[in-house]
Amino acid sequence: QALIEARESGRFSGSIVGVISNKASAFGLERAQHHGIATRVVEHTHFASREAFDEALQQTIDAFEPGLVILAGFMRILSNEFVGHFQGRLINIHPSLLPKFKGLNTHARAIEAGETQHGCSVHYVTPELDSGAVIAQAKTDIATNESPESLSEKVQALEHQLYPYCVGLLCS
Ligand code: NHR
Repeated sequence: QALIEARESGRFSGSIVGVISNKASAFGLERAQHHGIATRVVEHTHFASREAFDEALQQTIDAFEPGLVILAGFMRILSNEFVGHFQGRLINIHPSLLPKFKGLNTHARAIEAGETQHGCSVHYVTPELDSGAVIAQAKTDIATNESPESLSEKVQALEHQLYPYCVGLLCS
């Protein structure tokens, strides 16, 4: 929604040509349809292997001929073939100050580790998980009584600013 609104208010110059999910129930599809953006569903449960799913996903994306492929809450590890095909135009936003806290449950892990700051990173996607070059980061302080839930809310607010900003950089 933040990306759609950034596009509609002219904060980046590209157009959002399609929104694709591996879950038919994803609310992002409804958000897209509400703004006249084409949507597709490629359900991973319909494929016998990770590779077969990735192949179908790749073809669905290619049909839109995008200059940039933006992961947003996408939770399936992508194969080397998929990543190689989109290399240099495939990005993700990860909820930590990479290289700290790759993987899942980042907010709880940052608090547990006694960090005083936390945030999010936009990075190129490479075969190795959450390890591609970082494009930009945004950070916030961790309060003394911070919960994973409150920290998650603060970081999401940052994500909604950082991702449109990075897409703007890449579009220009
Ligand atoms: N794929 C590659 N090759 N490289 C990256 O950097 C990727 C990626 C796919 C997704 C997003 C990432 C995140 O922002 C992302 C980066 C899911 C998992 C995961 O363990 C890890 C990292 C990310 C997303 N997925 C499990 C799987 O087996 C499923 C977990 C679940 O469904 O809850 O695919 O954090």
